[in-house]
Amino acid sequence: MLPFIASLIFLGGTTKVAPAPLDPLSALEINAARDAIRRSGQFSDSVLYPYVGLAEPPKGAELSRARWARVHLYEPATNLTTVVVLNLATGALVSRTPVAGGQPNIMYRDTNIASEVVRRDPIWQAAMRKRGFTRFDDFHLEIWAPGYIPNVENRRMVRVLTFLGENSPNQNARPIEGVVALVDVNAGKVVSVSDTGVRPVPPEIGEFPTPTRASRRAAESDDIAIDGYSVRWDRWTLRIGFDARTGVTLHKIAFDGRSIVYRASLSEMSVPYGDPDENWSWRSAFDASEYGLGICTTPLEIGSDVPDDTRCLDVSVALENGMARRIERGIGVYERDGGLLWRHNHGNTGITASRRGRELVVTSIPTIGNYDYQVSYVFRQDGSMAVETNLTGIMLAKGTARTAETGGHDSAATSHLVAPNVAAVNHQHFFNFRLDLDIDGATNNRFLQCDTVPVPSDSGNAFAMQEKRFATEGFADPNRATSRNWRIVNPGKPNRLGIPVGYTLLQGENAPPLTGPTSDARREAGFTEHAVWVTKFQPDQLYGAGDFPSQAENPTGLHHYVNGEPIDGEDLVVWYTLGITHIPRPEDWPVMPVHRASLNLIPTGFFNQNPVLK
Ligand SMILES: [Cu+2]
Repeated sequence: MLPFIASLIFLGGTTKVAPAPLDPLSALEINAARDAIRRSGQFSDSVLYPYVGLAEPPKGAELSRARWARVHLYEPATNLTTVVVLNLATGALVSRTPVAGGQPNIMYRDTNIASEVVRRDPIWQAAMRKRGFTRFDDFHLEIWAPGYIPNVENRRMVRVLTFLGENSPNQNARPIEGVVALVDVNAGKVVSVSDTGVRPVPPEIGEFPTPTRASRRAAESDDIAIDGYSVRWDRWTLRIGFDARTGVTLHKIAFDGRSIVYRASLSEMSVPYGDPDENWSWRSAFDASEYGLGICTTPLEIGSDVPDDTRCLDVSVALENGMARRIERGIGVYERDGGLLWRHNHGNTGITASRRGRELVVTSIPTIGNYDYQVSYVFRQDGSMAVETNLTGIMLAKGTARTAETGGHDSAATSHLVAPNVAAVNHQHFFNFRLDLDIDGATNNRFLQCDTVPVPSDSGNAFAMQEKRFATEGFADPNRATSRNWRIVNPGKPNRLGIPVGYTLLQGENAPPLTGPTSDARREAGFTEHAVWVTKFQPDQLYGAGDFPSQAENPTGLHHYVNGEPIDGEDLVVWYTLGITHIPRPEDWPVMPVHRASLNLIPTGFFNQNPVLK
């Protein structure tokens, strides 16, 4: 059975169904992009491909254009990055834009060069000798984007952390605390080695069981209909996309054919560490733009990461030489029990009417070095949806002389003992989600902030909800005193009660940034300053910290995008920053039980009544 005969095309001897406009780039397309770049003759033979992704077609005109790719090209000889957009059908270059500042994401080349020069470096070797090590091959060297360093615009810098046990079952359990090397990758040189003093190396190897179980494909759920990357389940329809930088993207999310979200994705992450030591204070990782949530996506383990009946999709990303690399089982789609949907016990008859709910989950798990992040989109039968983040993996720790807490943590309690001679550092995880909502058939939406306050009168226990309409782009923060939430409505479409149809953004756990107000972490990741941002839709604004935040002299992103543009009745985009403060516990070691945090979008007047009475 061939459902799409008309769109069959013939590629390199194999018959393939032509991709739909918002599908992820296929391996064939990634390789075709590379061929087009090479044929153009405009770049050197040693040019690198830190990012290859879909240049999405214009909103509302998805079928009007051939598939385009967006490619970041990095020339090591000149340290120049160029963003190229090219037409995959013709191979023609559509645009070519040099990047003024900032660095593309970390590549294998950075890791290879940096670990090689550090291993050979006499100062690093002396630091290891000082700690009693005479052989230099059993160290795991971990490469980090460097954080902000003034006056290095023309150099690609990385920092290198050292751990004992290259082949250990837990490469992050035994940090060589005190030693961090700074490397200029293109010069192939160690610029400096910072040694803040010898601390004990944790004695325990921090082993945990691995592997969990063999991956296998089991019987798949019949209730989920997947055609290519298009998904239908219960009354929901959506399209799955995938991006090397941000991981899973979802498109055209609708319920009963009524549009809710045009596009949803993670846009950026920032993970600042709160230790004052000079070897720690720079640590603030942009996991999307510096490492790539798609590039770091790992195959799902059936039966443990996801249930046995999960439908899995393979995805492809580019290697730095531009060739496609396939990630098997990169995305999972499954149904799970959704708990109680609604219930009432009738007092007059004693009879209970109740319904059990089901949920659809679209999930993937990037592993960024020591941390694993499961990002899931959840769809419920009552028309609500959620973004869930599960945080697990191994905490970033330091060796310490402390073996037991003696009247407090360290002097300033910026780290906490999690095992003998192992202290894990306070840190935060900030996820920024970009949600382009188009409520019920219209891009012209309205953004309301809803605060509930006491009615100042002699009316007893009265309290009232007050709506504030956002006329222009802006930002907002939670307010416990008013049970604040936010609503996005279609002002041109009332329900049967005259209320404009809409969705409420209902937050859960959320922490503000806790690094100092003038800290580098906050200057670089401006999106962490507020929980909610609203901007007018701009096709080139996709990332909360801007296009190239790494090493950027002048960080951009949401604090620049919010610029006074009118948004009322316009096509607007909501950005949500979810902050988690992680104060390490012994139970988080050696591998951390999942910490869950989420954001909900619930229908508010979108339906005329409870939509699941059947
Ligand atoms: Cu954490």
